[in-house]
Amino acid sequence: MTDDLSALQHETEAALAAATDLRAWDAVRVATLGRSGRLTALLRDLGKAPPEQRRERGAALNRLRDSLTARIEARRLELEEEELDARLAAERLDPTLPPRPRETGSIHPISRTMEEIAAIFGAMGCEIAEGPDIESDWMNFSALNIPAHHPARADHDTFYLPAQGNLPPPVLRTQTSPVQIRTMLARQPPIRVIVVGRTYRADHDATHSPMFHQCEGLVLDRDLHLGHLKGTLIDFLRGFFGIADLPVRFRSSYFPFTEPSMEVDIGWNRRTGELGPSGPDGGGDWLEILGSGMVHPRVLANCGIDPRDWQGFAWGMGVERIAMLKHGMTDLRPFFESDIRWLRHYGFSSLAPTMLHEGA
Ligand code: 2NL
Repeated sequence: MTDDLSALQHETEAALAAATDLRAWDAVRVATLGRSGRLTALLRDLGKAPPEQRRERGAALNRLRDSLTARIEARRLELEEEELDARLAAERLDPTLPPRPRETGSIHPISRTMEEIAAIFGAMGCEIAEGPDIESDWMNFSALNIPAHHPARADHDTFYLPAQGNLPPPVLRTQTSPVQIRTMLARQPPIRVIVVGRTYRADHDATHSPMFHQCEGLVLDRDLHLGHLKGTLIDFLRGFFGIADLPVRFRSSYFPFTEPSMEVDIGWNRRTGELGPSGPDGGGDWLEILGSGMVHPRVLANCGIDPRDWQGFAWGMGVERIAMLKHGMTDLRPFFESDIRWLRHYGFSSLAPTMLHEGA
């Protein structure tokens, strides 16, 4: 090999060894085999060599090109392997580290309670009905046999909206009953519906929020009586609270939309706050939990249902109230404050859906 070829070989090998990353390696490759590379130039100048040397020099140049090409390629593989090793070392996982706690959401106790109510009455054959939050005065009051100047309208501390024309002002519904009214207006019995939803009253303290939730139910058929009402509500309360022998008491009361009307109490221990029958530690006290009654014939007639053909029962209860009782909560306000610590404590896992096999 001539001196210039052997110089090129040694210098290229030295430059390849000195190239410690693929960028430097590529510079060596271009400087040797590239269009203006040193070896390319020598091959191009082959024609200028004296004819008697051309054959031998050509063969030497070809051998040098083959060997340099192979060395350059080998160095590339080496450098790629080094870079991969370095990356793997930098990205190494330590499987012995403890898992980082994962931020997961939870089901709000109000949503959970509404799901439980729907599951129990759903299993009894009720449909779920929905309606608007803004209602006409007639839907919210008049249809329910609450006359124009009845104190119930003031009792409710209603939120009124601006009146339109000569119509009475619309209201934010003060109970979910207008949804049952809409159901009755839309079709004839038999009807079995429950409504769970937002309701509004201008009231704000530890046990009242201007927006709260109610559940009401309506069951209409040909021969329904108080026995059906009592059986339905006793089963619901025992299932919801998960207490098979929960005492339930029906106490006569008054609502304009039912006749007769009954308030429903459950057994508890006033001292410990525990629900259930009386035991060695006391109990035997009563706690009011919901209102109910046989639907007033005037309400049926207001909705185009003939009270001589159809009758039935209805009930209403506060969702926050029964949720608080079930979970031992003392203050209503945290339901609406979105305090993440309270939600973590009282929230429900979305992976534990409402089941009925042991009550809700
Ligand atoms: C309570 C009492 C009650 C009803 C709601 C109702 C609805 C229609 C017809 C007849 Cl459309 N009744 N609802 C009946 C009795 C009681 O609620 O204390 N709620 C929190």
